[in-house]
Amino acid sequence: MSTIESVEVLLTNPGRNFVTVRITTSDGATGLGDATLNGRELAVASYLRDHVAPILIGHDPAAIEGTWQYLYRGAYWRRGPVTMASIAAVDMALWDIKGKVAGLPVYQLLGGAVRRGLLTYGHASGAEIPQIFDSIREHLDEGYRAVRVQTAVPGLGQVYGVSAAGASGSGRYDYEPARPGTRPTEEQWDTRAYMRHLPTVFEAVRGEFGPELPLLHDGHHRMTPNQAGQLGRALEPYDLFWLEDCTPAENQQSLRRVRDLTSQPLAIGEIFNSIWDYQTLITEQLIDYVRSAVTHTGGITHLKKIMDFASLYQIKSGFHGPTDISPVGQAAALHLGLAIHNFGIQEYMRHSDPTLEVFHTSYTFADGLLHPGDVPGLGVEYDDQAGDAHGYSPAYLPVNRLTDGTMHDW
Ligand code: KDG
Ligand code: MG
Repeated sequence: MSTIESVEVLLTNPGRNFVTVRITTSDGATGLGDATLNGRELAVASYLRDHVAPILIGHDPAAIEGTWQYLYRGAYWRRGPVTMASIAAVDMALWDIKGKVAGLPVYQLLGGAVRRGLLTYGHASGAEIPQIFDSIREHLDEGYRAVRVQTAVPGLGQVYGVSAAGASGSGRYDYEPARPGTRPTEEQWDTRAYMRHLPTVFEAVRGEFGPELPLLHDGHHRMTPNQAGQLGRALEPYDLFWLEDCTPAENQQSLRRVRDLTSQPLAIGEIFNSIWDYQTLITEQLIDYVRSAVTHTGGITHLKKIMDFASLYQIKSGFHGPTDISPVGQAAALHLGLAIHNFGIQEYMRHSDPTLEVFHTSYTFADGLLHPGDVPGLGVEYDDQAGDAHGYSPAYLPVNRLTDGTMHDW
């Protein structure tokens, strides 16, 4: 029987940090998994190196569900982003190995393709309306058929979702919130100013681009349920595809209030890490889209369970796909998204060229649709030489304060 012979943890920073697991079997098969937890990378690396790698040696690489349960139940301390990102990386690597051994892309092992490709949205933003229009046009020119729109807020400086380039109106919009340095940078926030401004932006965007283009927006956990309901109602005339993370959703019940106030489609879950975080949201149909990443939700095995549960309630996927999900995590999301019936949309920001020199991908983006490709396994290879050329370097997500200095949700 083939056994797990080594579990390596690879850290690289080709412009941003990534944590990757590589599992090698006694037969010489290798599999990759993404364990990147933005701003807390070393905690996951240690969890994997010090507590997971030693206890996996000698295990059967084919036993994916059994290994998942071994790491989840065996830890005693369940859930949490560090644990679940670590389990996710091992899970992805084992699916990668299973695909390579079988000579099949992972989506085939999950039941096969349900569609030709995955509808994808990109990130448009700008400080002023003309820059937002330019950014949207740029995405449409690249082939995107759906666009997320983020805007600066008059009177506030750098806010979530608006790149420095986008804000000044120069250069390709490419938002990367994690900033190099040993402390988080600070941003400023005023929810009332944001709520006044945002509907004016969507009115302008709908006026310019017409009724058909799917438009998305991320509230990034900043509103109360009442505020979220009010904003949702104000945006209803502009027919959003979704309003994302309208409240800090640790309190799942608070979404009942939002639902009472607005029919706006809601997407939540990029900071969740298990099916339990969704229990009330799913059974009470308080959301429309599951935002989790494979990377932060225990891997393909666990996110597939969440999606099967969600399918009973007509809730679809909208997997998290910013650049802090590595190409390995992104590939895993594409294989899963292609194989589940209740796929909704996939977030996609192209990784930088230096990142793609470390991670050689085989997924494709054409006519607004992503496809994971047909290479056996996940279809991503890790280039050690390119990876070793960039060591880990501290970087943090920003923190967010109200104008009087009070800490707020970022
Ligand atoms: O690491 C945090 C980012 O991935 C997150 O802020 C991006 O909200 C995000 C999104 O919707 O892509
Ligand atoms: Mg988000």
